[in-house]
Amino acid sequence: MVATISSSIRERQHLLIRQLANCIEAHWKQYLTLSPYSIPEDLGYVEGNLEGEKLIIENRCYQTPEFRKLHLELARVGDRLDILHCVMFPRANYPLPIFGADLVGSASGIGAAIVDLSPVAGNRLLPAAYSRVLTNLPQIEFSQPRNLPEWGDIFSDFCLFVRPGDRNEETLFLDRVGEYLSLHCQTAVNTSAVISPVRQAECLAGQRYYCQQQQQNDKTRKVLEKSLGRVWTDRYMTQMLFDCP
Ligand code: BLA
Repeated sequence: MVATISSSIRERQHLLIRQLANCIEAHWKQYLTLSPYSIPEDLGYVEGNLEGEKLIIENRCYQTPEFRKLHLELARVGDRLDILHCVMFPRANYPLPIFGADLVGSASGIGAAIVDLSPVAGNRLLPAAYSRVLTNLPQIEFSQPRNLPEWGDIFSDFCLFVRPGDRNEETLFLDRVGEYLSLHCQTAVNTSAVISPVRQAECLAGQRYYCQQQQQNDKTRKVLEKSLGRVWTDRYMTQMLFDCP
């Protein structure tokens, strides 16, 4: 039994970030069997203010039979930036894609909202059960779609990356993430652990590539480096955000 999570930054964060954090945890609790995941000792709650602006990070992690790590992170930089980061890493013996989401908000609103189910298979395609459902979701037109950076070749054709233009678009984004999560959690619990050592190695290689590409996100790195310094940021990005066995 996992207690309801209360978070000290959460109550102060942008409404969409709070709603998405609640939505993610609600899906995890509804569909998955959560167990504790031990976070490296000094990485659960992090505070840094090297260059004057205070960065606070709160991490929540779980594991399940299907997922080696479910990670939800909320962060706040001064009064300036609110961040939600979430990744669901499957175990190597479950041929599942990687769910990932990132929200970055400031006083002027959410500037970046991204969600994807990213393939890890050698052919870089999602399992058919995913493509079928995702293809049939109604198309949503967002007023300000955004372009993926160069390292973003890890994302699927169903990756949604937008700047929500108003409250209505924020809600559309939130609901779409809920649809991705329902599909993903339900598929995961109905997937049997396989598999041949060869396929496991392929899944692991896909996860490793995903992490390697995400570690190239200079925008994330810059925010962290300013408050935590270079050495710390390196460790945080490789061991907490995008670690791979
Ligand atoms: C973008 N991520 C960003 C941006 C910032 C952060 C400041 C730029 C926002 C903008 O361009 O408007 C910062 N994100 C953070 C920080 C953390 C974080 C500090 O998670 C954690 C402490 N990033 C992810 C995941 C995905 C992701 C899981 O962590 C996708 C599934 C994507 N973030 C992502 C992408 C961009 C981004 C694609 C845009 C990068 C670009 O345009 O260059």
